[in-house]
Amino acid sequence: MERTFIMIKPDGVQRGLIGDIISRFETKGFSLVGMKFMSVSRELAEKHYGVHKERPFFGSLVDFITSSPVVAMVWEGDSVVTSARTLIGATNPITSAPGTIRGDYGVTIGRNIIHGSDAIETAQSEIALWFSEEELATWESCAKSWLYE
Ligand code: IDP
Ligand code: MG
Repeated sequence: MERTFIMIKPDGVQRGLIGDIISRFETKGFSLVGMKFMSVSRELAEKHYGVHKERPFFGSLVDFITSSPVVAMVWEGDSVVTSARTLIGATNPITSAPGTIRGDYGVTIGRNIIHGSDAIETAQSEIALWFSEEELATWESCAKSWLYE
């Protein structure tokens, strides 16, 4: 079973999309293994987006992520890293497909509602950055045998 890191960004929280977003992951068939509602420190935001530190939008991205609370989550399931990116949609919401989270709710790249890890290794390092081992619950959904053959 794979795990991925998902974060509802400040715009998703402010716009009242928490319930809808969680529901999409739940109804798809993934299992929640960790979740916290939190303010993000500059240090954490800079580490999380460290790969983009030379990009012109880095400062405004860190300002945005630290501007208002986020929902940090870990979801589990078969191929969840790739599948979550599909549910989320392309980075720029103006071209994200309808039916995806960004395609349904966003209009601009700097306010694209949600983050999802882009690869298995990234997911592992992002989960370790945002969560301690004790904050993650190992459990098995009663629907598992109806989701997987
Ligand atoms: P991703 O979130 O789809 O993985 P990345 O390219 O990793 O996209 O960029 C990280 C985040 O940085 C994006 O989700 C978006 O919020 C922001 N971002 C990316 N490119 C731009 C840009 O050109 N202008 C403003 N913000 C950007
Ligand atoms: Mg990315």
